[in-house]
Amino acid sequence: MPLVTTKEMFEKSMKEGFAIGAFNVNNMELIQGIVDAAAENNSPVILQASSSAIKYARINYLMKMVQAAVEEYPNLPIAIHLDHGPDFETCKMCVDAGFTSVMFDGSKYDFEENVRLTKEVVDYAHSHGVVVEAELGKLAGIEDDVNVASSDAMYTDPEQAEEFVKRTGVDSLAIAIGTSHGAYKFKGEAKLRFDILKQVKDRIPNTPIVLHGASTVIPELVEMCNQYGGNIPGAKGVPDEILHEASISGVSKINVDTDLRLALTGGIRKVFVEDPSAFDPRKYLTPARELVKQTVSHKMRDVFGSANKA
Ligand code: PGH
Ligand code: CA
Ligand code: ZN
Repeated sequence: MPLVTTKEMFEKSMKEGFAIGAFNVNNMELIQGIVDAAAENNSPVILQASSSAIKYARINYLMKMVQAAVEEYPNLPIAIHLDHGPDFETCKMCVDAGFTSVMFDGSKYDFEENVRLTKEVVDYAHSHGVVVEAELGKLAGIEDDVNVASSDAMYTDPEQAEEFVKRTGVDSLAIAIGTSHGAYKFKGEAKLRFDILKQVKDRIPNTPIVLHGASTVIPELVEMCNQYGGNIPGAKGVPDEILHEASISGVSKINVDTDLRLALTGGIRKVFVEDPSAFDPRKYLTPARELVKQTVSHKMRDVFGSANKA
């Protein structure tokens, strides 16, 4: 099958109570590790790139690598999504380049402006058969160009969520229920506001819900980075049990970037320390790619429940 939008996979996720992983990509090894895991688990998958990831990889390279994945695994539903689109122009560029889904992140604007700008993107994307994710509420943390102080973070208001979806016609909605971008999500105990998720789902039961900032910050990967010369102290993410609960409680899309960065970096660091004479990129990228695959596979199979849902 060609690249798909997220429409059908989200419908299935809402009907059957599982979540689909959306994995951030910016190079070949990440893409291959992710789609190899999806194929092995017979799982639908969303590949996503932020605007800075697109700048890094260059949009043509990115699209052609994604196309290669589609050709390699013709039976797998694969969507390519713009993550945190900052403005109409970036969303339009991605629609025009063949993305099947775009996010417009207007969460930094006030409600009315967010509605107005999201609607513009929705009108353009829908006229080209592309679906749109928007965001309401603010997540703390840093990711690429998005940087929000934790004091500015704001939970999503369920009543506003209903009005927002009605007025924009957006296809899916990212909500803020306590997650944050990056490797430092919680100082104390990890906790999400499942009560807010439930209120949102009660009001907009047919709108797929998206969880950003949802990496586990897998302790083994952090340890691996630190053991082999890294310095990432006190990192903490969303535990698997909480993500599993979210997956069966109405969250349809779970965004993962940090865990992949840790996997790739940990894999590379290990080779560099164990074999200082290594200087063939294939020598350190092969195990790093394998670690990305194992990380994604674990999430699909043991946490999100998307295995065998392709
Ligand atoms: C994310 C990823 N991408 O849009 O929300 O979040 O930093 O938790 O991987 P993490
Ligand atoms: Ca945001
Ligand atoms: Zn995000």
